[in-house]
Amino acid sequence: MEASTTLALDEIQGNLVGFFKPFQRFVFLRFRDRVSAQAFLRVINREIDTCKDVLEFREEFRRYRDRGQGTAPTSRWFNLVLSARGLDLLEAPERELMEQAFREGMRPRAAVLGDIDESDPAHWISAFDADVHAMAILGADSAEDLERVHAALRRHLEADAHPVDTIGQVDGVAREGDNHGHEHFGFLDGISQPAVAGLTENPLPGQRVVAAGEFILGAAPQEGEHPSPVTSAGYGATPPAPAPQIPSWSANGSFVVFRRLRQDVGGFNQFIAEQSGADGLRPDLLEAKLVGRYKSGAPLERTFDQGPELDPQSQDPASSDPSIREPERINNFVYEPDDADGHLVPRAAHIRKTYPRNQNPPGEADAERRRILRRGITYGPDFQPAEGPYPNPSAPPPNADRGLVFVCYQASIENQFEFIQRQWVNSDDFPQAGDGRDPIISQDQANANFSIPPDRHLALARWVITTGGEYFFSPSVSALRALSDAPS
Ligand code: N7H
Repeated sequence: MEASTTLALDEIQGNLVGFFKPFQRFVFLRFRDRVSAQAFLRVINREIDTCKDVLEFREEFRRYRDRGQGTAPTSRWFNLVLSARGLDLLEAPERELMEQAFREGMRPRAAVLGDIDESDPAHWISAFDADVHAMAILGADSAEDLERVHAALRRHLEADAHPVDTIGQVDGVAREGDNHGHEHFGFLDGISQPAVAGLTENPLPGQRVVAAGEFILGAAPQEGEHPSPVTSAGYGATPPAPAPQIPSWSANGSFVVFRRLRQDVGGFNQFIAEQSGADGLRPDLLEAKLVGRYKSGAPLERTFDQGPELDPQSQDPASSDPSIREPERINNFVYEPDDADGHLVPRAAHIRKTYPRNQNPPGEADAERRRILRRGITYGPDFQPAEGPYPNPSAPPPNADRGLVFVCYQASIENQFEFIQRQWVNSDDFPQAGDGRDPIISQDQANANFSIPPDRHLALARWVITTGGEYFFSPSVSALRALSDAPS
């Protein structure tokens, strides 16, 4: 198939550019048979909101903000994505061409992803007990509006002509007040995303533009080599794999990773309190060393602006210099050459593991081909200090189940999400031998090492527990139509 250079924004489902709504619901569906599934898809197709819809709404919102008066416009969003089992039931043509990770689904990939012990699928929430065929993604500005979107969906699900079963749901809700934009450990999230060629109009300082083909099937991919597979001989030791074949109907689609990640906030706080005392680092500096940013979002790398040596007693620079959170500085940094040794941002810190920028290995070209579009949202109530660490992370008290609904879009789950998780996050030796694991999301990490140069080596605990997940495909609007019309 010819790679396309202009994007069909009215074809691509809208959450790829991000609903970014404070109320979101993920509804897991099971079809009964092919005929009723096709009938359901035929009617639901009219409800799909596309990238064009979302971008037009953003423009309207911008005009409202510039006017500085009137009532804020609101919107309600709906998308539908399908799992491999859903595509099997629909008998989607050429689906055997889709990559293996997607075809298997997330549960059988547990060993590959490190979902063991408390994160083992045996402990996942019941929505994932049976095969999920589809996931509806709902977004709204208020809880009431979200219910309205769900009521509209329910009418279609319950229609006699095409009943579809709901087997579970996960509700995402953004935190409020001073916690607005912050995830449950307390860090500002959603700062760094790739700009997408043809989609992002004005990239921010430090934001790299990545070809749309890295996220949208059938669009032109990033120029240059395909990512080199990592072997025991290291990076680039074997020739790159050829570009994969894809089903013709999958153009303008994207693969979606969904993971419900529980966060043991009390356990995290306890670790910081104990370890910072033992290491003589201020607690906020230790937190920043684990993530690569302070809780305010201030990037540890930009503390270099204040001099090459970081005082172990230095505070979050945002408290004395708020401009570090301005667009010119907050994401405008690289790791080499000034911080090649990780004396500011440890090489295993969360944001450095998951996007190494210009660090070598892997080198800029490879780093840009592993990017993902993160579209997640927090879930669950705020942590109350009296709660303390989870006594049992597999079964926390019902009012203490909180975390991140991690959602990301990419052109290849194997080359992007899974690669990041397997080869970088879960590796003790990426980028250099002994750097240790990503302290936030490495899953199989009882007593795993995390190195803070020059000479601190911390034994990590696990604070993020996988409690459910699946791989999905977000078909274009016309692909959904084609799937609903295809004869047996
Ligand atoms: Fe992460 N956290 O609060 O510590 N993440 N993440 N993540 N994450 C980022 O730059 C967090 C998770 C990425 O471009 C920030 O937007 C938590 C998974 C990537 O420099 C913070 C969880 C994966 C980036 C967190 C979690 C990633 C990133 C800084 C789970 C993929 C961008 C804010 C509960 C495998 C890096 C920002 C860049 C940033 C946190 C999950 C990947 C604060 C708590 C599963 C690519």
